[in-house]
Amino acid sequence: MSRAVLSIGSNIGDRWEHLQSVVNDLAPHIVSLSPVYRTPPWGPVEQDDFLNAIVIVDAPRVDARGWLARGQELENAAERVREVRWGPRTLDVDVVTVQHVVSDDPVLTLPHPRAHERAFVLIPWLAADPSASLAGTPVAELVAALPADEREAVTVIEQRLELP
Ligand code: A4P
Ligand code: MG
Repeated sequence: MSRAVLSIGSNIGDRWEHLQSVVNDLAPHIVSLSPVYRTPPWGPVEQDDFLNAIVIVDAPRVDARGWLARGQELENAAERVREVRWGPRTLDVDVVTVQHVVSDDPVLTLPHPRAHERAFVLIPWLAADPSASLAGTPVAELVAALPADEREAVTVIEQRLELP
């Protein structure tokens, strides 16, 4: 069994369809799917708001590298062009955690080194799994520790992604 938490985000083009494409592809493995949130861009690059969500997946024969590769295939299918680090993108799939895996390999660092400080990851994650924890700390605590303005800037969208 390999259970993984994936963060998906888009801020170019049909942002909703880019997120839906991930759900369509991973549907057989999805254990839980968060609502979609509108989120202000995190980081130094000035750019449009993102749509973000968390997808929790489980598959017996997919390991951590397999989830990274699957995410990159989906990014390529969305015709993502890598130009600026932390810059705008049609689709970003980050591996937040894989159960029982810790790694400092730059190709796949687990847990994701910036997840604990990102409202756009933590808030959807808590919605998808209220009992989640990150490196031993409940995600609920990490959310509570976020600056109030960052927490409040992440707003839920009523419409849900469709599980086919
Ligand atoms: N990599 C290492 N560990 C991981 C991991 N756990 N998950 C490597 C995914 N990739 C991992 O990623 C660069 C390299 O990171 C990959 O080759 C992979 O082997 P990339 O996707 O090519 O480039 P990037 O996404 O621009 O860089 P990075 O550092 O991954 O940026 P982030 O952390 O993904 O940040 N604001 C909002 N509101 N919402 C967002 O979704 N996303 C970003 C991107 C910035 N601001 C955002 C959002
Ligand atoms: Mg990335």
